[in-house]
Amino acid sequence: MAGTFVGPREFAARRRRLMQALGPGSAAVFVAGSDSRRNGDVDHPFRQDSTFFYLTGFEEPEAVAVLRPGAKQPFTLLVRPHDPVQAVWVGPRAGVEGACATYGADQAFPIEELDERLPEMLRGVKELHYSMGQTAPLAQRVERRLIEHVAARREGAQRGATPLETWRDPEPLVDGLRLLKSPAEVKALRKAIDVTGAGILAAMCGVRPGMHEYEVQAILEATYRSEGAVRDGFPAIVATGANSCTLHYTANRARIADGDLLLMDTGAEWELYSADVTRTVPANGRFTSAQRAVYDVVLAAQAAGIAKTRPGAGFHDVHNAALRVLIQGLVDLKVLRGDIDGLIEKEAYRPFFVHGTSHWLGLDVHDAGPYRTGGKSTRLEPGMVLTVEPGLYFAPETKGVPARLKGIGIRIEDDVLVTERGRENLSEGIPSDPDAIEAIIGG
Ligand SMILES: [Mn+2]
Repeated sequence: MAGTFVGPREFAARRRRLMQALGPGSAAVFVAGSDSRRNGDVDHPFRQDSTFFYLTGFEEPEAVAVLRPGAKQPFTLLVRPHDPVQAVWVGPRAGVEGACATYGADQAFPIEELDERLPEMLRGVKELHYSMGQTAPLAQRVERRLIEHVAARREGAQRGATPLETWRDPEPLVDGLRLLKSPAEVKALRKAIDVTGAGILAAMCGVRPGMHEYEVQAILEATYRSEGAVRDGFPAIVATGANSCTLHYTANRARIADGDLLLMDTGAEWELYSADVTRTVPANGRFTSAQRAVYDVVLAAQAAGIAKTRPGAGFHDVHNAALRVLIQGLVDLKVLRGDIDGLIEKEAYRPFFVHGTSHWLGLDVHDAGPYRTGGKSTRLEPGMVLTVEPGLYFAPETKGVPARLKGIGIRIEDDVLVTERGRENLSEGIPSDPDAIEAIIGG
């Protein structure tokens, strides 16, 4: 919780902002993440649910937060209590005391008291905000308890109990807040991106034909750890040769051949904020002429997308700008024939470019926030952070690919902050210029 950039005051400000939006007479209930079993009695490493973390800064599983705007104690945490036996095995918990002292809860209870405490806190509340349909056992217990509470109030209505007037999903509201990054959040993202840059640079310096994809992954991860990032934001994609045409390839077990391109799509996590950067490099330090021709198209498409990124532009304008350059490139590479508008309309590019150019970036690598608002492309505003990541993929089995392009998959991805005056490419310092990449790997 004692983050370098995002501190207790910011978490409190987020809760205040949400409670202002909810208004008096309402309550919102949020459930933390749960432990999940990997195998035998071994769990996956726990990482907090992003929305729960956004509102509380609390990083332990099995907790519930209740926000009640206007109440005497507006912020309640239910947490796993401190347990001396448990502490010996897995370390201490914040407990009920820590929930108040460290995390700023106005009151806190052991999670075991959930069934009694929830209806107590919801008495008289007219608007209830809770996301239905969550699958973790604790969330299902919360949902059941809420439904029982609402049912009891309906039954009691004749005898004068206040019935609940509204049940709403708080997610769109919180997602709207998460979409606009504060200066502290931008600092955390910047740090995550800088650490990622150090890793990618180390990987470029260390890669040699004959190594395995997972060895390059190890260079990335070792650098992130030594730079102080305790986790990756998502499993690294390290894909050699035709594996680069598999968009979310994470097996990372193949051997890197001489002449292969190596695609690295990776991001360190800093205070739970994730970077997301992709670089595609020749493993032996020299692009072939075919690889370089495709690379130049993707790089130009990315530049066009980044140039479009500014306040007032639509989220999809970035994609459309990049797409036009990709399609012109596909024509120049003799993969497609025809005029650009016709090829866009027919979606003739889809065998070679199937994904979107951008997504929001933040606590989640594909971060919260709508891409369309009121049927229209979301307008970019200062403080939004998005990736710009066009690619071209010529999978060996795709029809209509000239032989010299088969097996080439290239994506170039940067993380871009929308600013008052335009944009700042936060990952600009990580080399993507093909000559610079050749100099680094060859040098
Ligand atoms: Mn991405």
